[in-house]
Amino acid sequence: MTSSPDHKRARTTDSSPPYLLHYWPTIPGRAEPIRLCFEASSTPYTDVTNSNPDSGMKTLMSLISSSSDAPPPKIPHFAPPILQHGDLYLSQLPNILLYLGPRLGLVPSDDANAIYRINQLTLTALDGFSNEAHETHHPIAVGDYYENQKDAAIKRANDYTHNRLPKFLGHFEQVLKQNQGGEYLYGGQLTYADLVLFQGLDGVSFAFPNAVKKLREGGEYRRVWDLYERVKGLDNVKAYLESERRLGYSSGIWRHYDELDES
Ligand SMILES: N[C@@H](CCC(=O)N[C@@H](CS)C(=O)NCC(=O)O)C(=O)O
Repeated sequence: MTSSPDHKRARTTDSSPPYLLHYWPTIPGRAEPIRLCFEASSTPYTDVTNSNPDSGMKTLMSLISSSSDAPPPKIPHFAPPILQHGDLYLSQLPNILLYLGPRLGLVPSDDANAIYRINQLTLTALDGFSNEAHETHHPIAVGDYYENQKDAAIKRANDYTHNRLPKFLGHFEQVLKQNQGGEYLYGGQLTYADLVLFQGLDGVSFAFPNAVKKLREGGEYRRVWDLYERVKGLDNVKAYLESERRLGYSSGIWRHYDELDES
């Protein structure tokens, strides 16, 4: 899947090499913050496995294999997402965001420490709304089926929705409160940390609709949900969310199981 509007495609002909995103096809997963960065900044990119499933999957498998015929630079990657930009291949989502943020205008350019603070916010949002959300349905073994760890998953999800989720929401509420009216998490402008937080909140809203509804309606995290709606309403983000490029949730990080949600 290539980002479709023609004005976006036209920019792939400039001097910067194209951005190629390699990830498991059909799910948002850990590729989604990267897609959101491209979409929010109107940067052309190719979502390789979704554009060309057969050849895309072959490339992805070669990138994560340790075989000697792996493409340059011959360093195998542990897991996707993987960003390819010219000769550079990068894995680890926060590392990819560190690379893209300044290039896509998603980090303030007049503040030398901004990148570290935005990375801090990003890592916290990924801990709370992505990694820990994944551990609710896979609390024992990442490589085993959910059904084989369901009892532990129910306990873990109960702790997540009652303790961890409110704690992370409270943290971001405090970040926004200390911004004294700033509309975004850092520096008064949209950064990639806002996009990561948006995606995490959207994912947990899908996974735990009842728990999230209660937390939202409680009114304690108003600034966080205002930010969520603000990001969702940005022209480029809105257009992307309504496009066929936005993939539906299914069996990735953010899964819905009735028994893991509050009743
Ligand atoms: N810390 C890594 C985690 C990467 C990761 O867990 N990728 C998943 C897909 S979202 C995967 O394919 N994992 C395979 C495995 O862990 O064996 C990142 O943030 O990129």
